[in-house]
Amino acid sequence: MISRRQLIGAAGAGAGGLLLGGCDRIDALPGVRKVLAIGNEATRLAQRAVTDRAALAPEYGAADMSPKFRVNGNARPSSADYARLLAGGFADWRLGVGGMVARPLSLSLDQLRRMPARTQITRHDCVEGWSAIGQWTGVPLRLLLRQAGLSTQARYIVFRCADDFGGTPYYESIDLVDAFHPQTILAWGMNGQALSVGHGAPLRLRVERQLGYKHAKYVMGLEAVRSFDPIAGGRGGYWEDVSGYQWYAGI
Ligand SMILES: Nc1nc2c(c(=O)[nH]1)N[C@H]1C(S)=C(S)[C@@H](COP(=O)(O)O)O[C@H]1N2
Ligand SMILES: [Mo]
Repeated sequence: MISRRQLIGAAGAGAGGLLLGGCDRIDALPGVRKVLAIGNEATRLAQRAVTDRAALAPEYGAADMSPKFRVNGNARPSSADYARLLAGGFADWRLGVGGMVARPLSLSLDQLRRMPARTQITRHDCVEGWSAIGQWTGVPLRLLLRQAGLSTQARYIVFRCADDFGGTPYYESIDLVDAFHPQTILAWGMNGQALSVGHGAPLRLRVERQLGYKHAKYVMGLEAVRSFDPIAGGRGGYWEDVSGYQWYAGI
């Protein structure tokens, strides 16, 4: 969330930028150039804080797709429940949409596939230092939130996953700026095929303005919350809780 102070700070920096913009010759003076550069950088960062989160992540063409897209983190949830759902082709799987919504939902994979879909070719950046370009197809998260009647009191969306590390479930959360971003989808397809088990079948989050660990695989349910403090370790995600990864991993 953008605070009032950040907004006011940004407006001030913006005005400063405008004033300086009218005095080009000032940077002919010795030592002034560097100060101006710092001012410009501050303006750029402030502008970015206010406006940039709505910007789209770059999208690529089919020719740019990586021949191999690594499977990372868990490659298959180990629970008996997941094994049963997988064996049944996910016919019995349901996505739960709950928490601070007027109309909790329970949606089958077929229902999700029949909703309007978005397809995007984007670059996945993992914090461990690898990237891959892939094509993702799925339902924009905002459509589900609208259908469920998201409460005006809700501030975050939490994603519950089917997998765990040593008994600790994987989960993630994002704020509403990312939840309503046009490229934020719950993907059921990858590279023109049904999502594979390795990449998060039957459904995984794509939140294209953030690093890889935010893209929850094996999503079983999502929950609208006011705060993620009471959930698990309280930091909003598995890696945030156990390894101190940043909750906001914007790229
Ligand atoms: N449920 C779940 N989601 C997850 C992970 C995981 O282990 N479990 N790993 C994360 C990390 S660190 C990355 S880089 C991506 C990897 O996605 P991929 O296997 O499709 O490449 O998934 C993210 N989402
Ligand atoms: Mo990652």
